[in-house]
Order: sequence, then structure tokens, then C-alpha cells
Amino acid sequence: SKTALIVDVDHNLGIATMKMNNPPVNSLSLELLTNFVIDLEKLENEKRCRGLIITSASPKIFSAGLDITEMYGKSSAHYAEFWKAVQELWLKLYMSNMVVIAAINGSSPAGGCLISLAGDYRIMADNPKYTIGLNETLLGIVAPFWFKDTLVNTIGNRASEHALQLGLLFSPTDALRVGIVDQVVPEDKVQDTALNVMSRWLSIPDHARQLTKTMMRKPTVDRLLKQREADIKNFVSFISRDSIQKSLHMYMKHLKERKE
Ligand code: CO8
Repeated sequence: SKTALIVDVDHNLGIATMKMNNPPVNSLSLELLTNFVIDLEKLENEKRCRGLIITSASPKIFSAGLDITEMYGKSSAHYAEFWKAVQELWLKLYMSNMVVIAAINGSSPAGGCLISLAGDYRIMADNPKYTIGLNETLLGIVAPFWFKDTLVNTIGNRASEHALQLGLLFSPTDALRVGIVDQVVPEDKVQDTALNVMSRWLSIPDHARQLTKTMMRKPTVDRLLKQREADIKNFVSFISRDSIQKSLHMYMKHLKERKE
């Protein structure tokens, strides 16, 4: 089975829907990240495609975040390639010319939360079992500065500091209160709501909206672009540490033991 995204373009509306499809939990493997970027570029180049809805093909899970198995027991070269792909996806998503709406139909920890935050608007299914947040500290790792910046740009400094230090995973209600998501709706209304919100955003002239988005986001993106290589080096050396490798191993073990 090929790790891919299910892309569906409605040419009349100019809206694409992209479903992450990497069962069981849509972990962001190198392959999924790479395909994501390729599909995104294709849509970006389709003049008539003005809006993108990102959602999940897996019931109950939007995305489990970065694939942890890509981050331990591998070579430095592999870590570097993986990290570059993570950066690339964020850069492309955060600066997309399309209106990007995350239809969060399940749990969305860490990298899943980052993808949601990179969009322009977030709608989450109202199910208290689902959570969203940047929980990196719970794994003994540290969210990079551009993850942090993306969160700060969304919910402000104090709320980000609190959420990041504690690795908070918010229920939909709490996520709405803090502003990580913009709307919480019944589970079976997520896709319809996304389409309705999209038509509102698409009623704004593209060029004016795009320039405004760029004005808001470019300083954040430039910070990473200025030190992209250093950020990769930093990730590789951090993730290669024995103590970090041990933490990730323990965390994976804990994920598996939870079920027994
Ligand atoms: N990567 C790899 N495998 C995973 C991941 C993951 N992120 N998440 C789950 N899996 C695996 C599980 O181990 C399990 O494998 P197996 O079937 O072989 O036992 C399988 O997927 C199914 O998982 P669950 O049984 O746990 O499924 P549930 O439906 O019960 O729960 C959840 C789904 C809620 C998504 C749960 O799996 C979970 O909480 N996963 C962990 C999520 C997480 O903490 N992700 C953080 C990843 S780190 C990241 O994204 C940012 C890192 C930033 C870099 C820092 C720089 C230093």
C-alpha cells in the first residue's frame, strides 16, 4: 500500500481537499512528507485552485505527528533528510497562496498540530477524546523555534509558554478557548463547515488577501530561511544524543504498553 494523500479537486468551486492517508495514525513519515510537498506544489500551480482543505482519511486521528521511528536508530544523513522534509512542508504550507483550512477530524498532537497551525483557519470535531497541541516536552524533546513561532502567532506568548512547557494536549473545548482552533463543530459537520468557511474566505480578492497573509507571515518564515542549514544541524545533533534516543525509545514503549 502506497503512503499517499487522497486529493480531490472541485474545479467549479476551485477548492481542493487533501486527505492524509497513512494508516493507522497518519504519522508523518519521510515518504508522507515528501508526497505532501509534491501534491501541494501541484495544487499551488493550478491557477484555478484557490482553496485547500486538509483532513484525514483515518477515523479518529488527524495526524499523530512526526513519525517517531524516523527519529531514532537511524543515521545522521537520514535525520538531516527527514528534518529538511519537515521544514519544507511547513514552509510550503505556511506561505501557501491558497486559503488553507484544517478540518481536524481527530487527534492532532505535535506535528499534526503544526500542520493545522500552518493553515489559515481550523475547525475541530467536537469529541472530547480528541486532543490537539504541541506536546513535544512529554517526549523529552523540544519544539523547534519555528514550531514555537507558529503557535505564538496563533495564541500569543503567554498561552504558548504555558502550553509548550507543559506539553499541553487540549480537548476541543479547551483548544477553542485558548484559540488553537477557531471553531468546534459536531463530528459529522466538520467537512460542511470547512466548505462554508472556505466560501467566505474565497469571497475576498485573492491578491489582497495573499499580500496580507505574506505581510503577516513572512518575518516568521524568514527566520527559518536565514538559518535553515543550522536548524538541520541542530536537529541532527539534538536527536542523536543518547539521552534523547533513550527518551524516544521509552515513549514508543509507553505507547505500545498502553494497549496491553
Ligand atoms: N510515530 C510513529 N508511530 C506512531 C506514532 C508516531 N508519532 N504514533 C503512534 N504510532 C504507532 C503506535 O506505536 C502503534 O504502533 P503498533 O500498532 O505497532 O503498536 C500504532 O501507531 C497505533 O497507535 P495507537 O495504538 O497508540 O493508536 P490510538 O488510536 O490508541 O492513539 C494517538 C492514537 C493518539 C495518535 C497515539 O498513538 C499517540 O498519542 N501517538 C503519539 C503522538 C505523539 O506524541 N507524537 C509526537 C511526535 S514528535 C513530533 O511530531 C514533533 C517533533 C519535533 C522535533 C523535535 C526536535 C528535537
